[in-house]
Amino acid sequence: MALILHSPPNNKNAIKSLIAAEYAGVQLELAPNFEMLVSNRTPEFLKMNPIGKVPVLETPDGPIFESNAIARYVARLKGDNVLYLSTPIDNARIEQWIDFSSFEIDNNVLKLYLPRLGYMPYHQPIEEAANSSLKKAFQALNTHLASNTYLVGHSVTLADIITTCNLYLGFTQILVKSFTSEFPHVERYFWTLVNQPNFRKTLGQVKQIETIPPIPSAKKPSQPKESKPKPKDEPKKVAKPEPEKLKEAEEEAPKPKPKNPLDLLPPSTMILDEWKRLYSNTKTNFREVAIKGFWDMYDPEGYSLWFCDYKYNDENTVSFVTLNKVGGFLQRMDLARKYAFGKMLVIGSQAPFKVKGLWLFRGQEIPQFVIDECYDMELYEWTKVDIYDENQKERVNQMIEDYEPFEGESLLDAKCFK
Ligand SMILES: N[C@@H](CCC(=O)N[C@@H](CS)C(=O)NCC(=O)O)C(=O)O
Repeated sequence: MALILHSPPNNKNAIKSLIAAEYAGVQLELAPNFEMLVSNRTPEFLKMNPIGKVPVLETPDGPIFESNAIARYVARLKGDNVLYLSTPIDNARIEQWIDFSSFEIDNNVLKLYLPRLGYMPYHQPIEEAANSSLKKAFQALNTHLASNTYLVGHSVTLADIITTCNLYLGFTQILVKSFTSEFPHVERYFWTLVNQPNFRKTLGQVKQIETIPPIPSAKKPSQPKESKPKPKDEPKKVAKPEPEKLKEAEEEAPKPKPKNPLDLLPPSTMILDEWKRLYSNTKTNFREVAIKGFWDMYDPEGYSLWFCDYKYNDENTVSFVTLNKVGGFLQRMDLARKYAFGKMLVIGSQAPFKVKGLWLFRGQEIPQFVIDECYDMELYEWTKVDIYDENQKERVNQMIEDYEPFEGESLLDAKCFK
């Protein structure tokens, strides 16, 4: 039977245990029709958590409050501890990062976020102090993640779930690109984690906030009435300091999805799926069959080819971290599957490894929606292939073919996006 989690959906603390439950194979359900500041003010709720905060988990042995404690309980419930590791030191490090992200990240994100929403008084010096503490924490995390894919060990642990949920509030509500771009490893980590299937089931597609919410005093002149306290008989409307309230409002009126501009291009003689099939099905004589077939099909008006070159190759010091980075990129390119084909090579027999790739895109430019949605794009230098230059054409062939040695070096791996 499923355990019941009392919380509105998308609450930044409740998502910790919902994601942990996906990994641990525990059945967890949100209490139906939960209403913030109504459901958590009832005598039944206050018996479970006397300070009336969410989330609360109802278990056969009684309720648990505090989201980290709930997530730990869920992670350990089945006894196989998939979200923990086997040694005391590794498990201590898992707890270390859980505490670090709760005190150093979540705490400071809340100090930046709540005053701007008007749920705490706004004081500039407090904001500045929180901002500088948060930067210090991000810097520490960034340095750790430069040579680690996950916080502890080589797989997702509870530390990654709780840290990512804490980052989630930041990335979606207050930390714009100009803040996070100083910490490329934190960005890579965050986007990789939120795109894991077990995270996506709970979070859906995550988008970074584009503008910082204005400070309340700046809102006042243009919206004097809204800054007044709401009447007492409307508790639900004042009640939600939560991002989910904003999301609910956005979701109420779904707009028709605009057509992808690439679908409006003049038809092409090249059928991308035919090329992908030829690539996948050619097992021998690759040059004569697949490469020749590619150029026979290639439509230079309907498609363009691009080389990409990772800008930070000197940071690729650990082979599996480099491979995971490229794997994450290909996962995030999922949104372009209808319009793209790609090959990514991880080059070299020892660190630092070079990452280079070849992409085929519908149209003459790199599609704007890919640039907007896939954060990895800016980590690469992009150069359009001149197919009339024989050297460039040969480089394309070698990349499609996983030719070795590539530019004089062996390949650590070659990944295909198709
Ligand atoms: N440390 C607690 C924080 C819980 C918390 O602050 N919950 C907020 C929503 S995120 C809440 O219930 N606010 C409503 C209230 O204070 O009545 C946890 O991690 O569970």
